Order: sequence, then C-alpha cells, then structure tokens
Amino acid sequence: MIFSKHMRNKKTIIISNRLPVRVERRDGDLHFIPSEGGLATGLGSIYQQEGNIWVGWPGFVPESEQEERLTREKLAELNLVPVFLTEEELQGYYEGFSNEVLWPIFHYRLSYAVYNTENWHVYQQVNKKFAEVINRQDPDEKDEVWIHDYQLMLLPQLVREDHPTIAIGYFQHIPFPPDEVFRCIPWRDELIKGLLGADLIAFHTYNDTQHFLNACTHLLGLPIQNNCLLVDGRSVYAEVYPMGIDFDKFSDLAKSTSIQQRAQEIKQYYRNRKFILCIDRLDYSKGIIERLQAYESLLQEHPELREQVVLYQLVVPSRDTVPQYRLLRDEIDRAVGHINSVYGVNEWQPIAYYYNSYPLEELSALYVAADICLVTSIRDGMNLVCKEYVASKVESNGVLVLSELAGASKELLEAIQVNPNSIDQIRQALKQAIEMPEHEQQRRMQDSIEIVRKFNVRHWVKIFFNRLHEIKTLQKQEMAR
Ligand code: GDG
Repeated sequence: MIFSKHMRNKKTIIISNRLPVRVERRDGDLHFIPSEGGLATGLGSIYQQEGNIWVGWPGFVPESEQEERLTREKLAELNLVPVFLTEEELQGYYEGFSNEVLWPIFHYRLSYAVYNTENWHVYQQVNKKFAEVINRQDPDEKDEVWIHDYQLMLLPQLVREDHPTIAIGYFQHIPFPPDEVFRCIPWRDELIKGLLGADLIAFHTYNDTQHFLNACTHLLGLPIQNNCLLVDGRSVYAEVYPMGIDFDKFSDLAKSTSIQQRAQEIKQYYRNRKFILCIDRLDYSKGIIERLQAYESLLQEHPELREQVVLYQLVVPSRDTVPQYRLLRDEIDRAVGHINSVYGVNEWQPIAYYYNSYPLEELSALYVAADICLVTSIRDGMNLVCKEYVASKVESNGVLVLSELAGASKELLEAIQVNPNSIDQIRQALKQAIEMPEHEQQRRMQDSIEIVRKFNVRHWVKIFFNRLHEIKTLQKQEMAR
C-alpha cells in the first residue's frame, strides 16, 4: 500500500555501522549472509516490519555499478538499506578513527590511541554520508531513529539538523570513560555535540552514563538536572539500558538432542576433565593474556590440578589489519605455546586454543559442555558471552567467573567476580570454581538464569522505545507550555 506523506504510518529507522546481513563475493556471485549477533535478533522484530528499515554498511566494497545495484535491490527485499563505503573511507573512519582513537580511549587504553587529523575528517565525512542515506529515505517528523554505537557519534546531530523534532535514540555498546580520559581526544567537544542531537542517549551501566553526563557538564558547561541536559532549549536524557540476549534461542538450542550429544562428545574428547571455556573476539580489552597468566599460575601453585583441567580458548578473528591486534595475536600464540610446552604431557595439553569463528550450534555445545566460563575483560561495555553461557546452563550447573570491569558484573551478582588485573584473584576464583559444590553451583546459576531470562534482548528493545516515546511526549508538553 502506498501512503501519501501525511497519512503514512510511522517508520522506525535503525542505523548501525554494519547491517545485520553481510554481503560476500564468492566465485563471482554475491552471497547474503544473515548475522547471528544479538543486535540483529533483538531488532529483527522491528526492522522486518513493513515500512521499517535498517541502514548500515553491507560488509563489502562493490566492484561495479551493477554489483552495487544488485546489492541494493536484494537488500531492499529484506528492509535493509546499504551505505557503500570505499576502501579509503573504511580505512579512515573505521580502522583509523573508530578503532584507533575511540575504541582504545573508551576502553581506558590511552597509550594505544593514534590521533590523525585526516582520519578524523574521514570519520566526519562518513557520518555525513550516513545522514545523506537516511535523508534519501524521506524521514517524516513522526518517525523514530535509533542509532547504534561509537562509529556514528556525529550522526544524531546531523539527523537533528535536517529533522528538528524527529525522535532520535542513541545506544553506545562500549564503555564511556571518565571525562578526564575522554578529554584526551582532540575532537571531544564535536563528538559530544554530535551525540546531543539525540533525545535519549543510553549506555549499559550507570557509571558509563555518569561519565557521559560529567563530560557534558565539565567540557561543555551544559545545564543539567538529574540525568536531563538542556541543549538549546531541548531536553536530552542520558540513561541506563543494560542489553540482554535472546535467552530462548540459547536455552532452546542447549536443550536440543543434537547439541546435548555434541556437548557429550566434547566432554569425552577432553576426558571429562574440568572444562574451562573462554570465548572472545581478538581484542586487548578482553584480558586474554592476563587470563593465560592466571591459568599458568594455577598450574604452578596447584600441581595436583594438572591433567585435571583444560582451558578451551576460542578467539574470533577481528580487526587484524590494526597493528595492536596483530601484536596481540602473536602474544597469545606465544603464551599458549609456552604453557602447553612447559606443562603439557603426551596425554594432556593444558590449553586447547582455536583462532576461528564457529557456527552458533558449536558455540552452544561448548557452553553446555563447560564446567566453568571465564571472562576476564579489562574493560567491556557489557559482555554477552557470559549471558549466553548462563542461558545455556539448562541444568543450572556450571560456574561463571566474571570480571568486575565488564558491564555484566553489575547484573550477574552471583558470579564469582574478579579484578582482571590480579592474577592472584583469577587463580583463586578458578580454584574456587573447580571445587564449588553442586548445590552452590545450582543456587548461584539459578539466580543468574532468572536475570538473563527476564532482562532479555526483546525486553531491552521494548523499554528503550517506550522511553523514547515517553520523552517525545514530555518534550511536546514542555513546548506547549
Ligand atoms: C560489543 C561490546 C557488548 C563469539 N565467537 C563466535 C560468536 N561470538 C559471538 C558471541 C557474542 C558476540 O560474538 C561477542 O559479544 P561480546 O558482548 O562478548 O563482545 P563484543 O563483540 O566486543 O561486543 C560488548 C556488545 O557489543 C553488545 O552491546 O556486550 O561489551 O564490546 O554474542 O556469541 N558467534 C559465532 N561464532 C563464533 O565463533 N556464531
């Protein structure tokens, strides 16, 4: 049905750096591969509704106009709108500025930041390019826009300039650092002003939200009342919305016969030794080296545990064109090689290490098989892996050892929490987890399961949009006064 502009239904526009479908060129053909990520599942029910769309980069650079047209047409059938980026734009905006300035600074790694004015300009240009693509969708003032993450910090204000009263939400999936850390970025004021185009700016944790509010008041001197900032006469709210996962997907998979069988195979392959699972994207924020050191110290201090445990480390390839990531990969290779060669014997290797990406079913079987899930992020916005582990423990067994510096630690209070910078604490937590009696495991896990079940990704989407609508109504009432 075609609506004239004034009688058209309200449209929801979701925007993120990546689309929930990835395009790949293989054997001369284009393949469209859906993402299994949490965001894609959570927002699936929204963007797939008629009239709604998701705007983002499709994950490849077309080689011809024909390829571009084909991609556009195919994606349009899925309610997806591509923003095509050149190799130079990807280099400057994504790898250069997003991953070499924003990612390290927002994860408190000041010394890893590489400030390059040219990359900043490309970041600005690409944010404008996203705004142009949104404008081509002919948004209406009654529509709503939800922008995701740090690659698009300037976009809320760019959309606001063209659509003064449209509802704009922004969610940041990574931490927001204290204002004195954020201050290090030469373009910090522009970044905050970019975000302030939104009506609702949301983070995983209370601390991230407070850090953002402090940056607004300390750097820009904005008037503030509780969590509400006054920006050119408009009320802008900063709030906490901890992201959940698709609980049912992980729980149902874990209950299925095929996954249960696969989990048994995995356990048997590792001779029913205590199975410690670690799953991370290759990233220095995940504390992979620190965890390997702690595991070595466990084997050193408790020789009786040798041959009784296995640490299964899956590292998913990521950003390996950025120098810091390549170095980290080499460092992990060396640490794993060292531990396996020093402590391993013919019948037993202390670490099973894979640098790979697995299908969801294999991930699920690993979660089911694992006696312990070990998350030692040095900083993490939330960390979904630990929630997926909890959702997969359908028999309420298993122990979660969780970094207190991951956002999830604010919710999963029954996990054994550790400071990831302390090798001693991680070692002691592992020992405690290995020895934890069944009844204690059950009690703690049941509590965590309830939290992950209740605050799932659909709940997260629902309360975010409810609040955005509420804020729009409040703003209208204020203007009418
Ligand atoms: C950012 C923030 C925040 C991993 N290996 C495979 C695979 N995965 C999936 C996991 C999980 C996801 O990747 C990783 O999510 P995390 O939350 O742990 O980490 P980031 O990628 O850094 O995500 C983070 C998140 O955004 C959401 O706001 O929690 O703090 O850094 O879902 O299952 N999936 C498949 N194969 C693998 O080998 N299929």
